[in-house]
Amino acid sequence: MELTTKDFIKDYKNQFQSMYAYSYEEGSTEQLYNALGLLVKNYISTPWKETRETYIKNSVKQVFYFSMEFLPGRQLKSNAYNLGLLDTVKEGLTELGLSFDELSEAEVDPALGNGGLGRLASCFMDSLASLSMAGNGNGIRYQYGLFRQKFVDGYQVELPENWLRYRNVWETSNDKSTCMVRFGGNVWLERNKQGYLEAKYENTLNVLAVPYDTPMVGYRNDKVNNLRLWSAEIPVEEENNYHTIEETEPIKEITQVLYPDDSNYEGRLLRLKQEYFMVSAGVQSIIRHFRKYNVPRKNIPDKVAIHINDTHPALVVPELMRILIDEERLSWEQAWEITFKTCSYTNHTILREALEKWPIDMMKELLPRIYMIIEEINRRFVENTLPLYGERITWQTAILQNGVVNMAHMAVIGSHSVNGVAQLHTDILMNDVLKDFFELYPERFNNKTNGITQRRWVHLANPGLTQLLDDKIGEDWKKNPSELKVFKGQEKDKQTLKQLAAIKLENKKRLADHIEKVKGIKVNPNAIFDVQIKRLHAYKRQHLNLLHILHRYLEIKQNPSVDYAPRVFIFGAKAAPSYLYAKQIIKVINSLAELVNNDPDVGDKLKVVFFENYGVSLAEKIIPAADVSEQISLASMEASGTSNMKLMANGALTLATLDGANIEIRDFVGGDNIFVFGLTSPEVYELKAAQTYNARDLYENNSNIHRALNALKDGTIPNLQDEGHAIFESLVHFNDEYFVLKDFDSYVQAQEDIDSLYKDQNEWTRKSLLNIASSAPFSADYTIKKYADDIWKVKSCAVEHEGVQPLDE
Ligand code: GPU
Repeated sequence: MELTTKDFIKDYKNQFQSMYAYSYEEGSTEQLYNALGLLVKNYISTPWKETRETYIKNSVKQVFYFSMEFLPGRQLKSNAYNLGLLDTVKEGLTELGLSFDELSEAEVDPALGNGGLGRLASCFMDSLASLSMAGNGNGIRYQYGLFRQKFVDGYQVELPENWLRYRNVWETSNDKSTCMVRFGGNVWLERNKQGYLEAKYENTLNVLAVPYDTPMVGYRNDKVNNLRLWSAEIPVEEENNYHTIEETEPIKEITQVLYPDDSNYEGRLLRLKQEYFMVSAGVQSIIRHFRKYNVPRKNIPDKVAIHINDTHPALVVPELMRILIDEERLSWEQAWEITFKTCSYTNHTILREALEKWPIDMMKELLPRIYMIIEEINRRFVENTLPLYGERITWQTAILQNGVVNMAHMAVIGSHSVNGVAQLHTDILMNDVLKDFFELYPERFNNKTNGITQRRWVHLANPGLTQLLDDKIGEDWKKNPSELKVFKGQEKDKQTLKQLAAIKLENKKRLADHIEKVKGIKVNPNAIFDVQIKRLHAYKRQHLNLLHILHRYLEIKQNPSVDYAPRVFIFGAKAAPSYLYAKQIIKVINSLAELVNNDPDVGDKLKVVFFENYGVSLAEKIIPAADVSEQISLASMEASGTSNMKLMANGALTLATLDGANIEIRDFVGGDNIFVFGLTSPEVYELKAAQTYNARDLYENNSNIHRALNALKDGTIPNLQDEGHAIFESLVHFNDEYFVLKDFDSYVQAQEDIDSLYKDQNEWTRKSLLNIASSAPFSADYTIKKYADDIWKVKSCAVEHEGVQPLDE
């Protein structure tokens, strides 16, 4: 949008004064930020309204992306940037004697997700809006986000994340669009006078779902979509039934906390309540919205696509059936046709412990009507499948099995499309995890490799690189990422390589300053910055990284002149509070860091930095400064990974197993420009099947492994209780579930190859350039275009607008 610096200054002064009744000169940083955020939101409000109206006026098909998690990150800078106002705002603030960067750091980063799954949802929101597609998010407004992580004596401690303590300027609560969600009670069917079977309820717990809407601003296209997050409240007409604070607890608690488990299923009643609450409110509001379109109900799938982000929202299937049958009075067959055509499902993991299976008794008691519908879906499924495919397949694929509701099965049966998030992952779904379904419904399966938004992860996080790209290849890549490949033409240009290296060094200096500020560790910006940032999980193998660092340390101690390039190992990772093993790994890495960082023999050959409270905002600081991207999961276990894509786009070289999207990264960048090590997925499958793996043999016969493992438990690492032992035991005694020892040698070799290459700065930077230039296929814009074409059948649509005018709040 168009805005002069002068107008911005005037608007900002007015905004501040109208909110606080004094002049901005007297404002605190938080107040100055709040005023700025609200002003930017005012600028957004016109295109937001117009976008919504255009969709309705033109009966545009809309996608509703249902996800229990979103990780939008800070929004001020990104919104101002996408609107095209960032420079004006910065200039205006400077004239007022204020610093944009300081104000923007005052924004809290909403941690409404655990990791990759939630961040993917937010990258998708950004791409949908930027591609002018009607795509809305639907989720939960948790009062407390993912815990804030602190280290005390090297141990992870979890603190509550009360992100709403200060006002959230981006959300608008929308009282007009509330819904009622019912839990428990008795439900029965009664034939009414018109002959319909009517669902009757008594003694239900009624919960009011209040929507909070947040604008999702498209990149310079006057397009603003909606992220709708629901909050549980007491229905106004029932307020008098609640006499004490305690009595209101069962309602308030529904949206109080985000479960802090990543890729892990815990069958807690409250979690099931959350899932149904979000699903029911979302589906009700879609059906209500759809009435505005004024088309026959059988055409719902032409106007609405509902996406199920992993199984957490899979109750969409029976809930949509319930509404169509009980409220819209359609027949089962009509309702099923609509539901199945409307829904699509993405699987995000093959980890057995992550697959949701709810006890039937719990489901029946909490959601009696929904359970009746699930039973009927299952009954019809079995009835149809049995004669065609026989007993084995039918029972293996049923929704109800051994006293549980298998949510993945419900999602597959109720959706017209099922996708994995990288080619290897999709292949594993088809050949292993969902093999029987692939036999039943081959046409439903498809791959959609994940992507990331370059806007947040390159344009905003790495302005130096962005400027260089603009100078070298023009600005087209910003709207059309495939233009990035043009940058390949410069791989031999000495000057470009020099500039690229200088930008990386600047970014590293900035991160080094931050490290010194928050960790008190001095690091050499000319060292290799080696980064592993992701949730702490055994399958992601942070402990392989740990063992290698320990190995290096022991080598240095034995031979202080060993030829290692200076290296800073950087970690960011939260462990689920109940995941003991993951917390033990954190503790050992922290203790090793203390040993290594303070040993004068080591100097700057080796430094270890474990950041606290890893999240979107910290990622934005780390990623532009990374030289090496650690993607070292056991092959077959990581569905896709997305930090691999962000790091690549910022010129880090990937050190990877052939897992998830790493394989596609290798294919695009070329095998010479990535460091690959370890077992492949077929080898992992083979080794598991053969049951011949013997980790103890490796411990006993491989001297490097022997020495490193002993150092875990012989007192070499200070301040450990039994954490070193625990890791030792898991690897040697419990036979190393994730083949860490098996991959150790080839990992160490790859790390040495990295050292050698880094000595040739020119060659390193050339490969870095090729990584940047090959990162376009991992733009979420492409991923979303494929979802839109193949699954959702939605198109880009231009917004009609009356001329954008700022509004006062
Ligand atoms: N993932 Br299931 C999560 O972050 N949380 C989950 O609960 C589940 C999966 C991740 C995958 O582990 C990661 O490989 C993938 O890149 C990401 O989802 C997005 O698809």
